[in-house]
Amino acid sequence: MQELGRLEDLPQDYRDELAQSNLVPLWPNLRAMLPPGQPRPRTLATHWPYAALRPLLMRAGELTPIEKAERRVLVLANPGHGPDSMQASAAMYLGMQLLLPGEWAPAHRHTPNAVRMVVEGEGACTTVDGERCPMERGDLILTPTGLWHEHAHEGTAPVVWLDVLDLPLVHYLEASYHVDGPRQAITQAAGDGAYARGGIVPTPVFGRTQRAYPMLRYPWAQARAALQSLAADQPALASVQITYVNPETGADAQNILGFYAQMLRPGQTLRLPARSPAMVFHLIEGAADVQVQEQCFALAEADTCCAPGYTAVTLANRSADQPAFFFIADESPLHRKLGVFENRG
Ligand code: GTQ
Repeated sequence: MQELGRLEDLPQDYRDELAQSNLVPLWPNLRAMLPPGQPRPRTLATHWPYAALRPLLMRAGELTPIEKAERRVLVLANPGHGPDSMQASAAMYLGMQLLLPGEWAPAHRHTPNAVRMVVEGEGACTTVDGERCPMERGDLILTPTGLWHEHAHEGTAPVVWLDVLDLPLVHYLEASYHVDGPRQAITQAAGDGAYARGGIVPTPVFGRTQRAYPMLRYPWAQARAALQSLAADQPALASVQITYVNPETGADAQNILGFYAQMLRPGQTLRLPARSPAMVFHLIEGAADVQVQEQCFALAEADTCCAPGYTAVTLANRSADQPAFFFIADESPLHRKLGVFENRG
């Protein structure tokens, strides 16, 4: 490959004149912008063990009252994006959020899309667009772009959940902002019952809902049961995986990030192909290894890790007699819409 001219090869007066005219030569930067063969991601494979994170999050509960935080969150910062990075990958933000008994995280809405994956505790509830969404371990709750949301906690022990947002992308697009609002009136009790049975959607007077996000809460009990049925019905199926979709359209549940649950049978090892989007793995249940390039993370329950795009990932269940269950988030919907999605096998 041709060696290209460097910035230092150019006379200083020319460089100064370019800078004064808001101009930059392409050739010294061409290889960095368009590297040969495949991208050079800043995203590093990173593991956030819950055992290390949890005490620091509980300490935040002592140090900072909810009124001073609005959202009491520790961000899972990918070191490849700098020490203070607000991102796990190019498009994904991860935060571990703590709500203590009696606390209320006030209503707001914003342009980035968010989901919550409930990690521990009982008695919290997120209200989204007037719909009450109880939070139980493993539940996935959507707060899509523009919808009002607030979190309340009427239980007796701390509640923790993992926030996954497309904030880095929306912020990069200079399209990120929020609006505060008053406490929402609850107009609908948990709405997930209407879509609880596969292939069946409500049709009041033969009509279909006009809601862009008809299903906001995906109970873990349902997702887990679906994975177990799939594994039992198809014993030869290697990848026991489900996708969280919009039940009216079958499309991904949100526009930018994709959400999945993966079951590993007892003792199973599964290689996932190298695809262009970065991925996040959160272990809901069991004990499993996640191998990314030369690194191997031994995940315990509630641990989270991420892998850059264009990288094969191998998942291995460490238990010989119990299944393992992962929640996975990735950037596939975004890559497919932009036409840059690749599967390199
Ligand atoms: O709970 O609404 O982790 O607005 C970051 C921004 C959570 C939330 C985050 C948010 C929220």
